[in-house]
Amino acid sequence: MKNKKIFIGVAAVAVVGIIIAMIASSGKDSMDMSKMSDTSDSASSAVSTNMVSIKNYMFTPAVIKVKVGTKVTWTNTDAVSHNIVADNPSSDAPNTKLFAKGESVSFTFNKAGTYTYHCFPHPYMHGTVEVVN
Ligand SMILES: [Cu+2]
Repeated sequence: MKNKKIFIGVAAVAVVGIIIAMIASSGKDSMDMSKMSDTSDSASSAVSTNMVSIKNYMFTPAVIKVKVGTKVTWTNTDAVSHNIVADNPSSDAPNTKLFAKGESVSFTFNKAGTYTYHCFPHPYMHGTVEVVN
């Protein structure tokens, strides 16, 4: 009788322990996965191109990579006008006029760096140009 009570107690502790271990390991797995996807995003999401299209209030590709001296062209396919405005204004970064559907603007990046930009009327539109030597 006493042994049976002890056995149930031990079994209950073991079950709780297993559940805690499962929760802990699943949490660790999901953390590792998010860490892995973050790493692959920053490593591989930049597209080597100098052409960006704007469609449905999005820059596509959103992250591009070019060499110093490259002229980047943005083409608007939306019905509304957009522009290209650097998040950190400088003479090395774009700040274009608004351009309408079917129109394009260009900017030549002459200095290496990572240039994040947005659209002035739609600040939720984000893009990045990585300029490398
Ligand atoms: Cu816009």
